[in-house]
This record gives sequence, structure tokens and C-alpha cells, in this order.
Amino acid sequence: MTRLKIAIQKSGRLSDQSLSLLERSGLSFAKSKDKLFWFGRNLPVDLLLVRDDDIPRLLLEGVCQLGIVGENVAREKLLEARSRKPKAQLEALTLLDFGHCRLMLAIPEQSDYQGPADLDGKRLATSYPYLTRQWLVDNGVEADIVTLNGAVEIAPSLGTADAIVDLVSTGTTLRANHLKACDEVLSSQAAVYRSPETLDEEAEKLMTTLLTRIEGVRRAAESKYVMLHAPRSRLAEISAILPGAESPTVLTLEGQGDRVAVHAVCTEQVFWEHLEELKRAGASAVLVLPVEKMLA
Ligand code: PRT
Ligand code: ZN
Repeated sequence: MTRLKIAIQKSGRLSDQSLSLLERSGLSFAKSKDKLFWFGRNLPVDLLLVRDDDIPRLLLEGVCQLGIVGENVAREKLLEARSRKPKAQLEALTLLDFGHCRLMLAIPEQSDYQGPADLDGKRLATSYPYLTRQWLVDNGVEADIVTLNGAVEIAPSLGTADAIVDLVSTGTTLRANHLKACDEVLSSQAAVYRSPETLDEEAEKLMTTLLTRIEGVRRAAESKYVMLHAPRSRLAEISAILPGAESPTVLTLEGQGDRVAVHAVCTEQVFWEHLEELKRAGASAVLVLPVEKMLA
């Protein structure tokens, strides 16, 4: 019987949300705290819990068929693999809207930065040498790269580098080290990646089912079910306000004359401003409900 393997980060910033996404997609596992392998109980899909840096390699080598990892790590490791195997491929199937961060060029607070050309002949410390190199080449800059596996942000104060390229989310770490971000190398979030290895028909079918569910969970998280009452004469106006809604369902309200009930799935965020606008357009009894699952 065909089984698929999904790799996720064992413990770190992406772990909880990766596991929760899979569980909301209907997968359940025989969990074991200290084991790296969790057996899939209800579907032939098992989990491999590893360091995030290992996930791209596991996919490239076909050990796992799916993996959840940050675009920063996937792209860095893909470039690294391509330095040995130019045709290496890793495809991001779905962006997951968590693990957001930016790979930024940062320099000491007191330094000036006009543009990438300022880096000519300088030394950059980073844990992302391949992405940094590509960015330098794209910008026609020649600079030295010092690869460090951690504590990149202290390199300028130690004198080992003039600038750094590192991940930033809130910017607290940069500020604490008297650095300022001055250019973006990559904007990143967690994504589902698939192995380039071809699968047999059965495995491919299972993969499609799983990806449809993951996509459904992701879309449901962004979607809201909106119900309201409105005058029939203003339906077009009301529909135009509902964010990302396609042809709402319109139901007659018994004994209410011109007023109808409108139900719609909004696939974009519904803000208070939208509700206020709906009210001005004659809507009443507006309810916004979460959507748990979606299957198109
Ligand atoms: O052990 P393992 O190798 O699996 O984990 P790890 O330590 O390499 O990774 P982890 O868990 O720290 O991050 C996993 C992924 O989360 C990264 O590859 C990114 O895709 C994503 N991510 C999102 C981040 C951040 N935000 C982030 N802020 N990864 C790292 N950081 C670092 C940043 O470099 C800085 O040093 O967190 C520090 C705090 O950031 P500020 O800007 O909020 O101060
Ligand atoms: Zn890591």
C-alpha cells in the first residue's frame, strides 16, 4: 500500500502551525514525543519531524513527498543543490500565511546606504550565502560573503563584516545590536513544497486529495460566511460591498415585503468598515460567521 511522507519542523517557529494545518486537514497521527516518525492513523500519510534546514534535501532526494518549510530555507537550499545539480527543482504549491519574515540587508546604525552599489568590495555576514550571492549578482555588486551559522547580528561589532543579511520579523534583534535594515533580499512565509520525484498513480491521487484539503483549510481560514437582511432593490450595491463574494444566495423573508435574506461566502477579510457600509446600504441583522472547511 502506498504511503506518503510529509516533513515538518520538529521544534521551532513553524512546528505548531504546521502540525495544526495537517490536523485540520483531517490527518491524525500516532504521536510520540521523542520520535522523529509519526505513523498516520486514518490515512496512509506519515509525518517526519526534522530540522527545518533538512526539509528541502529530504524532498529533493525523494525521502519525503511533501514538506512544510519557509521560502527562505527552501530557496537557499535549492540554490545550494543547484550548485551541484543545475536541474534541481523544488516547487512551492501553497503559501501558508504563517512564518512571515524578511531576509534583510542590515548595516550599523550610523552608516549610510544609498543602494546595493555601496556594498562593492565590502564583507557581508550571513547564514544565507546562496540567496545573498544571487541578490548581489542581480544587483551587479561584488562583495565578500562570510558564512556564519548563528549570531550573524554580532559580526559587524566584532569587525568580521561590514554588513549582514539576516532574517528579520519585528526588528528587535537588529535594534539591540545597533543595526538598521536597509534593503530587502527576500520576503518569506511558510509554504507546502513537493518533491520533484514522480509518483505512481495511487500516490498521486492521495497527494491531490491532501493538497485539496490543505488548500481548503487555508481558504476557509481567510473566509467568512455573512448573513444579512436587505431591501431587494439594493442587492447589487450590497453584493458589491461583500469582499470576495461570488453571487450571494437570496432568500425571501416571509411577510417582510421588499426585504430579503442574503447569504454569502466572503473569501477576503471582512472588516468593521464593510459592515458599516452594508448598514448604510440598508442592511440589517448582519452576522459574520467563521468557515471551518471548504471544498470547491
Ligand atoms: O532547529 P531548526 O533548525 O529546525 O530551527 P531554526 O532555529 O533554524 O529555525 P526557527 O524555528 O528559528 O525558524 C524557522 C523559520 O521561521 C525560519 O526559517 C523562517 O522561515 C521563519 N521565521 C519567521 C523566522 C523569524 N520569523 C525570525 N524572526 N526565523 C528566524 N527569526 C529570527 C531572526 O533571525 C532574529 O534573529 O528570530 C530573531 C528575532 O527576530 P526579530 O526581528 O523579531 O527580533
Ligand atoms: Zn534551522
